[in-house]
Amino acid sequence: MSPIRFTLALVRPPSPSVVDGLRADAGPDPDFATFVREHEGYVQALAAAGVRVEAMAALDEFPDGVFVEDAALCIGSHATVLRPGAPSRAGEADAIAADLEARFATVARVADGFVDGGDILVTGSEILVGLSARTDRAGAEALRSAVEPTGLPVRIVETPPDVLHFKTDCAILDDTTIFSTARLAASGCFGAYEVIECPAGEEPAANLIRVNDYVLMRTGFPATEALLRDAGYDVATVAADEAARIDGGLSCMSLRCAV
Ligand code: CIR
Repeated sequence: MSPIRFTLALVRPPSPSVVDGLRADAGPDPDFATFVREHEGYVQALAAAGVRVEAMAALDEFPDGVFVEDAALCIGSHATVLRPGAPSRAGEADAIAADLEARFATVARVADGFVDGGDILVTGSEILVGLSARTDRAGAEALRSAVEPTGLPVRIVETPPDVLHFKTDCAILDDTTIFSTARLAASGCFGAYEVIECPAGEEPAANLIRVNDYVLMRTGFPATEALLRDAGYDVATVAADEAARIDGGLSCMSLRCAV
């Protein structure tokens, strides 16, 4: 199963309540109209990368609902409903279950603990789960059972302190190559993978996504863009400044699927 080839992306448009989204600092609210515009640009970039984009219903009762990646994990024809670790986001799991059941051959549920999709990196050979303030060991162990049908082993690792999610700091570039911040790579969790390090000072660019032949990354990080282009990747840039105000990046705004 390729971790970079997809046919479908599920998204959830932001609802007006997105201005109340969780954030680690006391920064300003995102601007709703700009968020909507940037989300549309994100959807266009996904479509240009060759996936069919399907929009699920916006959820006004969940300000962070636009970050669909945290509620589910999709691998091949198997989907898993996760257990988001922030209390205000727990209900996003039930909200996505029917959308998954309509599209996937099998849908499992994480039965214990907490695990956010932002803490899960699927590579060509395994599923890395980073323990974080949102993902605990019980959740990671429960995920191990839930993803058994995929045949991919789960390996539990650590997310650096004060980093929201494991994938805040890394992304898959191809089956065996990972893009990572220096602080995460220094933990040694990537073992035999080839690692391309995110340029210092551009850490927010680390949450990029590889979708088919393209690497989608946030606009405004010229050293990262040049590094990836020089390494031979086709890069498309996407504005996501409003999502970033509430600690979101590119990976969290879609569920990339191969069904
Ligand atoms: C949260 O704190 O849950 C949201 N404001 C941001 C979630 C970002 N999700 C992700 O990186 N996977």
